[in-house]
Amino acid sequence: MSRRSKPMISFLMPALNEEDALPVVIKSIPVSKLKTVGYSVEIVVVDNASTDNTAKVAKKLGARVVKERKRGYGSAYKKGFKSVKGDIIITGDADNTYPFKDSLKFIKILEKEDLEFITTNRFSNMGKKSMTFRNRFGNYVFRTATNILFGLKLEDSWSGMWIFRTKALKHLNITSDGMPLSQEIKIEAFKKLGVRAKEIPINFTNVRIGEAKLEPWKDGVRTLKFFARKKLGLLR
Ligand SMILES: Nc1nc2c(ncn2[C@@H]2O[C@H](COP(=O)(O)OP(=O)(O)OP(=O)(O)O)[C@@H](O)[C@H]2O)c(=O)[nH]1
Ligand SMILES: [Mg+2]
Repeated sequence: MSRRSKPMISFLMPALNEEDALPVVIKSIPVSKLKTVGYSVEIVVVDNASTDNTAKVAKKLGARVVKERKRGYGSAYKKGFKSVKGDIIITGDADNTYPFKDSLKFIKILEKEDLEFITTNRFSNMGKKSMTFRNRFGNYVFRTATNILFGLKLEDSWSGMWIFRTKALKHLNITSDGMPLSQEIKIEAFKKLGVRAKEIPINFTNVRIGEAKLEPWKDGVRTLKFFARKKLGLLR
């Protein structure tokens, strides 16, 4: 493949009051390394409710900032999916927990194994302080529920880092406006893309910069409601 014909990579992050983390996160994206081997790169930050300087900081660091009026993690991603220009999307939280620095390795797996969608398993190498005990327990419960209800074999159903081809989105029915979108995209990908979807291990050893936006009880209940509606086929 000639250098010029390599795909464009869109890094996509939802950000709610992440002005402190964004400088570290954006600098961890290996833009030069990817460009050197022929990829073009864009960084897209979706901001829909920040009261701090998230948008200003992101723009200053070279990201394109997309605004969404409807609140929520899912709304931010849905807007982001429509806004990216790249052929491959790499997602992750804007809180410096996900290893964007390993992106070239992930892209190579996608390309070599001819995959459409990769989700990542944070539990394969997790730092002691990278996830609270409560969240580890919650993840275990929701992972088990996702696997039983939707016939999957995931190790990590709530991971926010996915590497996938933009064109795969047209096969996926993504409806959630909130945190359950993270489960939904995996349920859809494994159901619709079959063997071209895969879960791979990542290093999840950093500690979050800034405050958590996940509201464990509220988001847990929302996800249970989401499971019921998805299972009953009410989300179209
Ligand atoms: N644009 C936007 N981003 C959001 C919203 N809610 C959360 N986010 C972002 O989505 C990502 C995930 O939120 P986190 O608080 O890190 O959730 P989490 O990783 O499940 O929880 P922790 O492990 O406790 O950090 C972060 O980048 C947030 O800034 C929202 O309503 N709008
Ligand atoms: Mg996070």
